[in-house]
Amino acid sequence: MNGISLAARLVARGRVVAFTGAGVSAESGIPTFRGRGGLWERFKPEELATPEAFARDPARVWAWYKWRLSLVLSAKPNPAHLALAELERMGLLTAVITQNVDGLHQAAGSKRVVELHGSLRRARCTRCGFKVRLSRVPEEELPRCPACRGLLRPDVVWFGESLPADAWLEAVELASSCKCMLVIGTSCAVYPAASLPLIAKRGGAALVEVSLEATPLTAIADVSLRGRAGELLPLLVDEVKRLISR
Ligand code: BJW
Ligand code: ZN
Repeated sequence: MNGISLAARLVARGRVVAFTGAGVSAESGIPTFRGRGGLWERFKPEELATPEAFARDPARVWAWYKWRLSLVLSAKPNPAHLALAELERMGLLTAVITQNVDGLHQAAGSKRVVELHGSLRRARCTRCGFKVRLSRVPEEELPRCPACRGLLRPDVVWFGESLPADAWLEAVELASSCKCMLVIGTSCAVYPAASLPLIAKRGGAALVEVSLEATPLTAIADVSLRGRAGELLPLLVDEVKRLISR
């Protein structure tokens, strides 16, 4: 039996949770972080994605986030996002837990989306905590809080920062109680997010990995589908439909 058929059998049993990373949005034109063409080839994480970098040079950090927000605001969900939304509508997928900050799962129609690393589409006041929705790229070099004029920052999780507690607790609960976790387009390199598939496995779930290349998870995955998520996930959904219509 090929990988898609095996994966489809696991998905057709229901109680599936998807855990996604940058690779799921690559085909929407959003760059990944690691690997060929990834953001970390051209930019240093410690100069852009840490609270220390923001304290040192907020204008530089904002310039980078404004560029990324402009990409996200003009991006469209791809067939991988749409396939996950369809699995949710079919009643087989409980939720998407995502490390992505682009909002493309919601744009594709996914209803239950747990964002572990925040959102590029929001800023947060460094003084009063007020959150601002960014439906366009801010014009100011240093965007200010409408409530208190404090300095705004992107509402994302930088290295060394804790994940939002409510999102993390919900993700752990979902991982512990699912029957199958689809791990899609993530290098599984960043913790604590990368521990979710391990939590799922420990709880007895099957792991299905969908990625262009092997990751630290490959060794313990029950099925590894190698290729583009935007091509493989629609094939998986078709195969699941075939199985449940029999
Ligand atoms: C495709 C594809 C296609 C491509 N189809 N597939 C243990 C040891 C050492 C350090 C640590 C440790 N535990 C924790 C840490 C520290 C750190 C960490 O994990 N570091 C590691 C790098 C080692 N973690 C943290 O700091 C976290 N916080 C924390 O631990 O808090 C507790 C604490 C508090 C105080 C002190 C110490 C600890 C926070 C992590 C925040 C991560 N933030 C970022 C940036 C978000 C904002 C922004 O977007 O700018 O999140 S980093 C970046 O990596 C981003 C991503 O969400 C995250 C994961 O990346 P992802 O999604 O996996 O993408 P890639 O690019 O890595 O992989 C893409 C994959 O897709 C590849 O495999 C491709 O092959 C594949 N692919 N095209 C299918 N078409
Ligand atoms: Zn404020």
